[in-house]
Amino acid sequence: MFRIEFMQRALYLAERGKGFVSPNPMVGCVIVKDGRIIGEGWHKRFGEAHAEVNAVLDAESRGFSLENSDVYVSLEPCSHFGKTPPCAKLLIDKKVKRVFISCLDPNPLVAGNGVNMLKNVGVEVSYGFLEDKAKRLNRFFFYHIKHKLPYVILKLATTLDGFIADKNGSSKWITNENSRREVHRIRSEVDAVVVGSGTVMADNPSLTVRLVKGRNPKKVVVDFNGKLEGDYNVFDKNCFLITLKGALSEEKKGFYAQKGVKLIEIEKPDVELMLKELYKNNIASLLVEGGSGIAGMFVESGLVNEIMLFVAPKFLGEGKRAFNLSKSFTIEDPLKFDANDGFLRFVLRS
Ligand code: AOF
Ligand code: ZN
Repeated sequence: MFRIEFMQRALYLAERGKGFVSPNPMVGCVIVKDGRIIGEGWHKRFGEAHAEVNAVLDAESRGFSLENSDVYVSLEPCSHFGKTPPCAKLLIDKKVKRVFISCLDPNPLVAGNGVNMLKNVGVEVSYGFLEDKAKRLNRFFFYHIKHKLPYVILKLATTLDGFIADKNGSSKWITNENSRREVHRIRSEVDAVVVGSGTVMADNPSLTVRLVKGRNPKKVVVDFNGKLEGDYNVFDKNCFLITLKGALSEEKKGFYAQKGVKLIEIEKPDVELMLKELYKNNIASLLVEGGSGIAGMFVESGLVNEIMLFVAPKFLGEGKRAFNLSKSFTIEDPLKFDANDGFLRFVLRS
């Protein structure tokens, strides 16, 4: 009999891989025999064992045989030889009886083949359990596999009158500690954080994770015209600098090379071009943190999947607005936010 709590457990385990498995999905697996769990596992790190392999090892190390067991897995077992052999074959070899899957794997290398492999040899397979939850958990993966572009989250912290900084440009501490912690949590989950050269000059941010436990993301600085001069906190071997072709002097290129900064030179200031280049560099999810020029460009490109909007119950009367768009629109024909398989989040915080 299928029991939902085992699938919940598989999803809970999957989430432990958050921040470490990209561009792979987070996957959790629970093996059940006679109504109790005999083994558990999750995909821990990119390039390492898949969830099923770890769950099988766990069960066997405790002396259990998998014969006639039920397997609960949050994603369809793979059918391809990737960095590891196919998980579907492993489960077949171990003679499991039934496999319960939350959602099918959208990766064209798998996409239903895992289910077919299992069914062809008589393993009972069913899927679709807690599917919405599994898809939301792996929304970066579902999006990048389909679109071959990173999933983009735009973060904004504004006052009630819609400003991101006061008229002097000061933006520090618009929102409270809880909001900043939430931002650090997202930083620890995405592959990279993006800022424009204006934000680097104004705030000299380090873009690291400090307020929560978690690993640091890579950093992306957009400086199309090579305006930045000298050193800033973001510049190290985890940083990409995006400029237009020909924008940097040889001297500046030498400086960035010596800092370990990776240069990405593009033909024109275009968000899709940048995203394609970042995707080639294994960036499958991005947090765009500002400023208003970058935020405007990104929403105009239609390639933002999620907006995290923090609104502080404060007013400034005058200041820097959240988005700089290249033109104005009318109420009859506005620029609309289309989440494009993503989400709109709205957080009101003081
Ligand atoms: C599973 N269990 O735990 C994961 C799966 O490069 P590889 O060999 O690691 O394969 C990566 C692909 O395998 C990934 O794109 C996705 O389709 C699937 N991930 N499958 O059966 C797992 N992480
Ligand atoms: Zn696998």
